Amino acid sequence: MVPRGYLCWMLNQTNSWDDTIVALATPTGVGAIGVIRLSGSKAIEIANVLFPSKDLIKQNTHTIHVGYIKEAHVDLDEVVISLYKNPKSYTGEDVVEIGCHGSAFVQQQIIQACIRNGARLAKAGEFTQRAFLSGKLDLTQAEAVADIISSNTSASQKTALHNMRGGFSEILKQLRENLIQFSALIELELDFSEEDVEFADRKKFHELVDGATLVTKDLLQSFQLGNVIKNGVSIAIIGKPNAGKSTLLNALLNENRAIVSEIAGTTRDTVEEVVNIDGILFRLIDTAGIREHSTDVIELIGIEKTREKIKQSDQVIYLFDVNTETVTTLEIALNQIAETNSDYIIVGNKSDLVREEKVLEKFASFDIQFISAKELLHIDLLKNRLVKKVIHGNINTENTIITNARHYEALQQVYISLTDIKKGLDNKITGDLLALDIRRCLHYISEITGDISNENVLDYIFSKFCIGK
Ligand SMILES: Nc1nc2c(ncn2[C@@H]2O[C@H](COP(=O)(O)OP(=O)(O)OP(=O)(O)O)[C@@H](O)[C@H]2O)c(=O)[nH]1
Ligand SMILES: [Mg+2]
Repeated sequence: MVPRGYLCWMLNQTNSWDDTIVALATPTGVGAIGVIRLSGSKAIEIANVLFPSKDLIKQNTHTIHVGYIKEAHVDLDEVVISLYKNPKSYTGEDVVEIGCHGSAFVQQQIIQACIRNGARLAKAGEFTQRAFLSGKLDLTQAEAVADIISSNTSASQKTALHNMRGGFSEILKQLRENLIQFSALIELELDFSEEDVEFADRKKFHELVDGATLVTKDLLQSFQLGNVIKNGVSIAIIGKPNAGKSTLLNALLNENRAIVSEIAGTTRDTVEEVVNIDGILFRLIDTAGIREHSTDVIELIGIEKTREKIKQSDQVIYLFDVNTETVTTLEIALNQIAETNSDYIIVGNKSDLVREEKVLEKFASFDIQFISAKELLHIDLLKNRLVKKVIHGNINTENTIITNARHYEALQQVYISLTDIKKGLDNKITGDLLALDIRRCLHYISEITGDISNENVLDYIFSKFCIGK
């Protein structure tokens, strides 16, 4: 069944819904095998022409068949064909997957043969778009498919899987059903407006709106974490020359990436590397040490670049040498960082050269992580601190976490509408006005799930997919 809201959009499409599409579903290039996917009403018919070994039309759904792909009596490859008959397929249409050998040349020959027999090349994300249009997935689930393809940490993988399975959709569905139920009762009251009856229990609805507001608030708050999970966190390591910034970068990466030397001013240009710590991607930026009175032109450029990086990064590590820093110089440095509004962690380095009690006493009034970057002392403690700082506790991937800016923006509108509904209830506004607020709230929920959406939004979302998905 085609969901109502999409009809207008579908009618505007240049490519008809009935087309059979084909694409390589695996990466191009040489590999053990490649999978070519066909979807549409003629998928089985097209595959059948090219696969004389068996009559595919007579075969059951969810079966696999080994044989040769032939065109004009010429063998193209020995393949394994998987059959999925509608509606039991990814797209909801007839789908044929041809598992062939991993030669780009062979794959192209098979794809071209499919096209000559009536298929057309799929656009990016078109298979998933069809799954969405046939009601197999809602928009949040379709977006989660793209997220799982691009996931590169266990946290992003788990969050995407949770949403692909409908974790987020389920919450929205519940919210929507409750609002629709109440709205129906309000509309009924409007029909009996002359008789002054109240079908919809206002107290119950008040509770329902309170509950929905809490859920929405939690979802909105999860976005900060969602962003960290999806996009990672950038951290600039800053400090005076020779503090050990490059040594720390190397220690966190567990490799000798940046040049380290006893010469102050070694790092001139910034060095950036990504490291996965406990499932979160940290983009570490080693910067040029900031020295107050430099006259060296190159060093000054480096220092300017450091200032830029401080502004651009999500977090800053202020690294200092516990042997040379004093409480006063530390305070001055921290005041300077505070002026940039950056969130920071203070790290005292080279603690291998002094007695621990001595530094603890000296810097007792600060919250500092002491380490030795060179001797790899307390690096794990620093890593724990970094993770805790950005995720504020543990990631519970069982919970729904918002990772998508589009969802976040629409949820903000849902939250505003719920607040308006609540205000309306408190002020005992009339049923017709209440119904308007509820409809507005429903509108934004439907925008997230794709029950209402416009052509541009859908095109934008699916263009982010790869071809063949
Ligand atoms: N003893 C000791 N020496 C360290 C430690 N960390 C760094 N060093 C030494 O300090 C010197 C400077 O280290 P770098 O990592 O190059 O310092 P930097 O902050 O990147 O310096 P610039 O790039 O010049 O700003 C090198 O000789 C390092 O071996 C440490 O934990 N303990
Ligand atoms: Mg350096």
